[in-house]
Amino acid sequence: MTRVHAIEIRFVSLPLVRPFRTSFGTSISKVCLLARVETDSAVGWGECVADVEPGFSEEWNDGAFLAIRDFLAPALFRAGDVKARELDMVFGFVRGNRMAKATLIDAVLDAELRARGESLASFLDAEKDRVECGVSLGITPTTEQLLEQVQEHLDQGYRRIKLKIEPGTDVERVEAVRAAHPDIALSVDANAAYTLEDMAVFDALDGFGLLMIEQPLHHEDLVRHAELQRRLATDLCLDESIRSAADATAAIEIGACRVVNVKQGRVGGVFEARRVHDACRVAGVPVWCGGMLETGIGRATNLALAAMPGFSLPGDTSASSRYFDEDLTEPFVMAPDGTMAVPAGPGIGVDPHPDRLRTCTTRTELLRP
Ligand code: NPG
Repeated sequence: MTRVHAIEIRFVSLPLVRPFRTSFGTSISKVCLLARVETDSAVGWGECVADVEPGFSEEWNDGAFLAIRDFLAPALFRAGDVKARELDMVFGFVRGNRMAKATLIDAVLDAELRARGESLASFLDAEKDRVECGVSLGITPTTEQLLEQVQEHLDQGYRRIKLKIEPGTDVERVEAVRAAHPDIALSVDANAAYTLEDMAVFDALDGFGLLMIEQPLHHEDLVRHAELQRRLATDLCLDESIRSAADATAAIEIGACRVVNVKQGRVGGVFEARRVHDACRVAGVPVWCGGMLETGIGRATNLALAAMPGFSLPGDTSASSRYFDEDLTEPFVMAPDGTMAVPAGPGIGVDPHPDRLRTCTTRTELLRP
């Protein structure tokens, strides 16, 4: 049992090595909240995957902070002695707000595991001690720049390249990359930027032997994803549309996708992420671990998840250097063979460097019962 007696929320800001552009916006820095929970026996860390603006989902940093301060933290304090696995119920009176919930659930679980000396990977029954890494490349100003970035990351050993696309910057980009690299594992991610009116784009993409087309249509439209999946040979993968194991089951049942991107923050923490994994595994649907430009704290969590048996495709679990000159934790380094070690220490297995954390913190809020 764990009693949480203090929660420190830190807003942190870390410059990205290069701007990251998607169909819903451009990031030049990683700005997020971290939760540090203190229990009687340990300290635990959780990273919130929300962003400055509610572009990827309904959640954003300031909103997540208020959800934590005004509803989730008071409920956690009121609950007294609890286990991390009970927090889904403790927080059940709050609809949605999954990224905010995940921040606390993951932090409490981290503290619980540290107190008993167990790694998150072992807790999740992970089977691998290294995972295969892919990389997600943002939309670049020119095709030449994209080709350079693709080459750079292939040279580093990445085992799958994902290209962000949006209407107008799609077929010709993918065609150029495919022409330069006929045999690589290549996928595209539209972040819900298309409609079925764009069938000509999808028909063209269908000819490039892509590993998958990720989240092509509106995140609330499983039915049209199913229609699109019926019309394409290429597997569709859903990201934004999958907020829970129930969503994953529904999407699979109606044929809306054949692959699922698991992001623990998007679904409300590692317990629900495990349920998504399990639901997909039973259905024979491969999953992979998505990324949200996490610092070392969130990256450590992702690596443990990605080591579970159903994660059979390379994830967006890239090296720290792909995002940051200096991470908050020891950097995660990818071996030249395109794999990365899963942290084996207690809990998530990493801690922020105190000096680095201080330098990156823009605001600190202490929450107590
Ligand atoms: O490697 O962490 C990473 C980034 C992977 O493309 C990536 N993430 O839509 O999946 C996405 C996208 C993203 C980034 C979404 C930041 C939201 C915020």
